Amino acid sequence: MSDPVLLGSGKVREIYALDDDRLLLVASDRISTFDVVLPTPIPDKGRVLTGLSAFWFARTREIVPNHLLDLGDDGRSTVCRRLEMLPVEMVVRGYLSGSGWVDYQAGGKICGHELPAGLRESERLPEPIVTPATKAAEGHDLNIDEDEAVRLCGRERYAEAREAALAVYRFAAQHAEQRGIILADTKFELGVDADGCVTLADEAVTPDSSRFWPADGYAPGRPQPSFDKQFVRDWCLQTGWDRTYPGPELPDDVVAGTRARYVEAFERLTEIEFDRYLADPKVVL
Ligand code: PZK
Repeated sequence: MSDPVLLGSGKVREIYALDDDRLLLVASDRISTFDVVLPTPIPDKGRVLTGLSAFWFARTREIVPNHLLDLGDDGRSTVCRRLEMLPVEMVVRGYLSGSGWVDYQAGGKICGHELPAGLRESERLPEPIVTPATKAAEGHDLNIDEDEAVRLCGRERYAEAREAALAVYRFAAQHAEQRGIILADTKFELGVDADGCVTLADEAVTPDSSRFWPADGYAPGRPQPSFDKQFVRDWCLQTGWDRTYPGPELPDDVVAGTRARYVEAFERLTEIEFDRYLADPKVVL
């Protein structure tokens, strides 16, 4: 067996080819805020994200097939089935936030979805909507309408991917809400396996691919604090940082407070002690 070959590198994780059929995804402890990766890692952040992803993959595999094959003993790596990836990301939004709120304010629509008039920032939508996006040049996401997504994926493929994304969002949002966390929105990446089956890939319903809001204190009409990142964002801004590279180094108490928030999200959502995950990651499966 030859060494894994680095295929790609995101802001906070790496992807390697193991062989023709399998990939290795490795999540680092790096954290980004305002699109800038900070110089100070958050210990175990990669394990929290990997564990949460594996938890959702294990619990939704009967709803939608997914790429997860194995979870490493290090708690931060997963072996995945290699797929033909769809050229669009599927964002599911249950609440009005981020670029959705910006687009709604500009014209009452998000990615072609007509929404009721008079909605407030962070308000729950009448129904979750799928807002596809493509990766633009500088890694930034470009919202597109569903007609454009159909052109890029094919009608049947897009319809299948859309239903898969909605089904996993509904499952996870209901699960999270019962545990005091609002899943405002989440981004899915899907691919097609060798048998032509639409399959969930990448990470699933993690703090890096989603907006998690504490249900406690939720009130529409303003932005909501992020369950995981608000503490580190607030600290960075109060230093006078202008949101450009490089970001500030984090002091120990901010590192510890941020780690505690990631671990709390993991424990509330999985109902598994994080120390048990560290001792034996497969407990989430
Ligand atoms: C794949 N990415 C994005 C993820 C990165 C980049 N199962 C799969 N099959 C084929 N390709 C991919 C996947 C998955 N997942 C995903 N790029 C390719 C990505 C993680 C780190 F640097």
